Amino acid sequence: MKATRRHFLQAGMAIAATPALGDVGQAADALTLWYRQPAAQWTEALPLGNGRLGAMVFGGPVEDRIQINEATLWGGGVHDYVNPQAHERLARLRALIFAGRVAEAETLSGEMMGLPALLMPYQPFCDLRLTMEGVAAATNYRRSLSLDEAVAAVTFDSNGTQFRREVIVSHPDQVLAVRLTADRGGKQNVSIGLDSPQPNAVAEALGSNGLRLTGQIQPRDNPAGSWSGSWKQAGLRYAAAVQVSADGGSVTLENGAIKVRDADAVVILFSGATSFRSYKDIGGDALRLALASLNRAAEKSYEVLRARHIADHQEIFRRVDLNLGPGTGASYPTDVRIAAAKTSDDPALAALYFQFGRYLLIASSRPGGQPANLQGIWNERLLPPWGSKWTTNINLQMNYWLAESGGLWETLQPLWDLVSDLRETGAETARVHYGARGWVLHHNTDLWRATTPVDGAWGHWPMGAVWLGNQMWDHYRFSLDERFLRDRAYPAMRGAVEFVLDTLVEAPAGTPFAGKLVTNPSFSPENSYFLNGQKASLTYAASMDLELIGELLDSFVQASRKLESDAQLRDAALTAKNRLPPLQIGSRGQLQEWIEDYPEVEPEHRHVSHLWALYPGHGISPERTPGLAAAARRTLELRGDGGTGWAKAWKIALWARLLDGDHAHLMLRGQLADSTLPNMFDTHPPFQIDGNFGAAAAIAEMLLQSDDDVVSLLPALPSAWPQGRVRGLRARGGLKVDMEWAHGKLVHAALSSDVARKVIVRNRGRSAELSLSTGKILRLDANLSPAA
Ligand code: FUC
Repeated sequence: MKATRRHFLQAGMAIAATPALGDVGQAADALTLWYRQPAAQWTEALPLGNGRLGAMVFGGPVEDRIQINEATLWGGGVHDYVNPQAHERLARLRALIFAGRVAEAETLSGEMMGLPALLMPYQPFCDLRLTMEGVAAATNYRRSLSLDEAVAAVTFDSNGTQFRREVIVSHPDQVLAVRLTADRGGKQNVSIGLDSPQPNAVAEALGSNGLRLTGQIQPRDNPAGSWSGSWKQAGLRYAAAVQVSADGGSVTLENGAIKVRDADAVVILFSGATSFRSYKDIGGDALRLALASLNRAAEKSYEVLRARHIADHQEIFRRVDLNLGPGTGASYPTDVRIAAAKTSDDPALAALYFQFGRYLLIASSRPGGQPANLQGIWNERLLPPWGSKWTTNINLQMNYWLAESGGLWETLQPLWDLVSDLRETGAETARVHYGARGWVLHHNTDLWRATTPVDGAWGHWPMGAVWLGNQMWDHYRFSLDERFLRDRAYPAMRGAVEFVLDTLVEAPAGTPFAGKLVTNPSFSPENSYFLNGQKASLTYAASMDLELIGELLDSFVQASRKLESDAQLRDAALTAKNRLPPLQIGSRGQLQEWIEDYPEVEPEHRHVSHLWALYPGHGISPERTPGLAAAARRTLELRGDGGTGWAKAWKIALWARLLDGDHAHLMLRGQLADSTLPNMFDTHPPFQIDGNFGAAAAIAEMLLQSDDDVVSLLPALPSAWPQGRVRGLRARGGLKVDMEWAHGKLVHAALSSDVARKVIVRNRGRSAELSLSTGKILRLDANLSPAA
């Protein structure tokens, strides 16, 4: 770390030394995004968040904008999307699909959509504006985001004074706080305002040193193609409150803005809330909630708020430490490094990207809140891309892959809470649309917990609950958390199994798998195929369905045995499992995307749904199913290395599971060079956060893979990362893993487990069966032998 930057970074050593590997500390610089200019656009601003409040800091020295979100501020209102006319059309829909009359089926599917057939968009909240008076041309400008402290800072010199501005969004104190300081007294002259892009928001004075902004979501007609529905009634109420205090000088209210004059230092506290209580109740008192957290926070000094915020963040963030070897290095601004990624490899940038993913998940998903949506919690637009909702045919699930290996289990809580809600609305949709037990989820949901098909024929994909059921089982496999299994995972899995058993149908005579159990309607997100020269989306038994259902039935059988419950349903699950058609290998040696070897409409389509079983599923692996793994590899080759940000992220993980670290790394370079914005947000394009989370999870997958009994160390280590170390990665079976490697080879590792157990450890063809006792660290040498 260069001494010149030391004063920006009060953290000192970011990472505590690990007992297993000696000092693997990284300088705090390696965990900082920094820039030499303010953000000119939103995708250059720096994100902060506490899972509920999100902030994007632009950092202009004279005029600063802090764009703010609240995770429960959405369009629309309490709403039930079920379509009572869907079920009576189901038999006909199935018959048309089996008969190959897919165009007619897709027209009919239009009559079976949710009401309405478009979901509601996530909304921007408000903007805190700072105007510095008497600040002329700024020099020595620097804007930064410390991932280790979750503090955004701006420093610059003006007229011989060095100014510093920092911003935090605190989880423990539920406020955003801005602190303005300078190296000389009496220099803070600043005007502070609050406004909102919401049409009827009203800003008013709050006491003698504050502002409040209140309003209610107004009815709106949204254009077709915005992937956002329209609504006719006013919706959620919202309220923001600001309080300003200054050391020295004066604070007054003038023309709707707060004026600070000649102060030594300033603290601005912001809090905000909506009237959201649950997807069924929006009768909360937003203003009372906003004022309550503002007043509680105002009792603490900024130093105390800051210290509590950093301690809270670091308790989670510091669980994992990653070093992938030297890169271009932190001596260059982050945007320069991202631009340079097109031409040169920067392993330290990959490590920063991994930690940025972890940072973003902590900032956008905390217990009691909403799960991270397509943009986490950051959105400045009334009509954000795809409504900034939760897309559940890959994107929402991808958001949480990193939570497992990255040791961020509390961030999963909002996802499990969402599932609890969706089990309620999804049971209604299962009953009304399919005449089925259990619960169903189609390809999107919103704050109102839609579970019906929406958007178009491709929305007729009833597999969302099945995927989430698998993801919950996987969390159990990582955590071995018996209570989670019993209370949360198992009921969700059971409901998904019931839905599956009630909706699988026998493939009729004349189809290739007549007599087998298949899904219908079915869709392979989000590719289409040619059937007799016609473009078609809907189908029966898409490969992804068979993979999702096969694994869910298997894990349900295991879970129900373990919990000694539902013996009958278990038998039915076993019987159904054995009647599913097998996965097929197609004429090009590829894993078939559909039950028949149809030509794809887009051979290089961004989705790789049929590779689900390779990752994040477990049904395909080079070791256990070499034939299918080879076919999956061929599929990846045929699909190519392009795609949206999230598509690349998924493919990195898939190449890692194929144990091809160099190909995974090649694609990671593509992610950094072509799908990463200056503020390190993933771009679809446009900005979509799933790629951040997915690619970070994929980096972990390159370094560590696991199933219930086997853990593979450095299974897909690319030659570009010959040396490195990692501390605190999580593996299935309650394992925590530290590793250090050099010259491309493991030097040593340390494993610990939350429960006493046996584990098979693998590395480069070596394999060792080892016993772990609770709370003890097992150190291994390069040969996987216990080390002294
Ligand atoms: C799915 C993807 C798109 C995008 C959207 C939010 O429809 O196919 O690429 O990610 O979700």
